[in-house]
Amino acid sequence: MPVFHMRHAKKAGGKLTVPVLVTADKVYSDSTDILQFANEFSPQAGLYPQDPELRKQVEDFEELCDEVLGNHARRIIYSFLLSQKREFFNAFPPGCPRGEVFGLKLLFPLFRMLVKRAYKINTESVQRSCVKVGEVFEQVEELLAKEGAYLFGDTLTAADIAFACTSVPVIVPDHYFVQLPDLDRFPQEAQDLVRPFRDSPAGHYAQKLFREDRAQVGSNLRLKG
Ligand SMILES: N[C@@H](CCC(=O)N[C@@H](CS)C(=O)NCC(=O)O)C(=O)O
Repeated sequence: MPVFHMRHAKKAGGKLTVPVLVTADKVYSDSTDILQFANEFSPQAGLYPQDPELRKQVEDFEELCDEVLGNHARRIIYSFLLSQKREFFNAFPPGCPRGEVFGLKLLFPLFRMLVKRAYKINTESVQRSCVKVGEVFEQVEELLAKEGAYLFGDTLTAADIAFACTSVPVIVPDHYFVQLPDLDRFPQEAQDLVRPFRDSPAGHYAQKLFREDRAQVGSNLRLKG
């Protein structure tokens, strides 16, 4: 659960964020490093193109998702989930440690205050985040208009994975590795924020990545408590 994740990340040898990947030789504490490791481990998967120019484009786009899309999308979802305690807790999988769920429920007012402060959440900042997310979505749509079934050509790359994962808060995909709360049960104001992203061509593309591509590689992935 949020907050408690810091202890787990640290204990695994990482920093304060997740994901953390622990291998026999090294600990990777940033998703970019994890993708680069996965590429070296399994180059045939083609996460990064061979062509240096194309590879740079994929790396830049992955960075954009990581640094811009992820943060703004999280601010948007937090802006309403923090005032919807029940929906907030429904957004986490049933396998989460019960002690952490209990602890966070108890500390929720403090957590809400800290997250609001950390993400600088207010009406203007949320509007700004919607614009930022919209700009990345537009970029995705321009890339999709080019040749190839994926963002950068005919194969799934790190750019597609980064886009799908960092857009989750504003897409609320139907086919995720855990059952996310039903968007219809969110307050109208929250639905109005999320639906334009979810229903856009870029949003449909992210949904498709989870529904079809993730299903192929992730069918035996399970979240460990
Ligand atoms: N640049 C980092 C960002 C990771 C990140 O922000 N992860 C979120 C969860 S998706 C997190 O741990 N947030 C809690 C925090 O920042 O303490 C990466 O790509 O791994």
